[in-house]
Amino acid sequence: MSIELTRRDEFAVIRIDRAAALNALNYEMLRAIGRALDQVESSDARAVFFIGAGEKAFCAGADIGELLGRSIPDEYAGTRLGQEIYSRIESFPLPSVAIVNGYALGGGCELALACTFRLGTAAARFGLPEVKLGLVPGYGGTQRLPRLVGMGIALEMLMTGRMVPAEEALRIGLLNRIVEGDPLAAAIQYARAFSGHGLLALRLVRDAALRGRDTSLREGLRIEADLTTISMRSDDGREGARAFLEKRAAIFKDR
Ligand code: DAK
Repeated sequence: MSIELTRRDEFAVIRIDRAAALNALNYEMLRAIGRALDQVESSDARAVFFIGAGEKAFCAGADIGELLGRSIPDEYAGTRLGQEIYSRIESFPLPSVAIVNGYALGGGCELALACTFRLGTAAARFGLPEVKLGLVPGYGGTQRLPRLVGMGIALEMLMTGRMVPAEEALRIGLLNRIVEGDPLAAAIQYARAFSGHGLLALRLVRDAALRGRDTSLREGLRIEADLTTISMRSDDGREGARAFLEKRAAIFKDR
């Protein structure tokens, strides 16, 4: 099995399990990630983690062997498949955390970019080396990387294809945190900082930030007003205010 879905406490864990090829993703694995997301969506998980099998890689990118000998319509369909899966992760009902335990290259780096948060071990290495293959990143890298780290650094990474080590990734905002010890245990501890909040508020606040990022301040403020209003009218919004006034812990129902 090359995509494995398991559960650790209240969290779903999607493991890319193809260590012999540094967890390179072929199209069937992309589709399997989609199926795993279907299962996670209908579960009671509070967040979804992505991690790579083995000690060496999170994911070394698209399976290079699969990129040859395909027709243009097939290439286009392949790119759209990856983009759609990654966009689904970005706007998924649950927060997502990439646990980058080694190389995150090409499509692997793009997977991490689509997640809400990125944690890295000291071995984490990020890169978009497609240009070295005469290619353009096809799963969102040219779009999400500049939005995350700024255009200057993104263009440097995109046009040199160089790998960015963990400390630098932390400094430029590509990593949220460098973790030590068991990366999954560290991710659980990290995610507990938000996993007790209502999923509706988490989703709305993330969507306000992400949708606002792609528009003007004026339009972004309108999006914020819409989503704030939804949160205020939600059961969780009412419960949060009531619990505060009654000096007790809120009991959220994610709606
Ligand atoms: N695909 C397939 N196999 C890979 C792979 C990959 N991306 N990366 C590594 N492997 C395989 C190696 O071939 C090797 O297999 P065996 O020879 O043992 O059978 C095994 O994993 C171990 O790799 P190495 O022997 O190379 O290990 P090293 O420690 O020496 O080097 C490395 C590690 C990460 C520096 C090196 O493996 C490497 O440079 N890998 C390639 C990284 C890369 O270029 N990734 C970006 C892939 S391009 C599009 C769709 C998508 C995209 C573009 C267009 N369309 C549909 C139009 C995006 C493309 C990409 O992601």
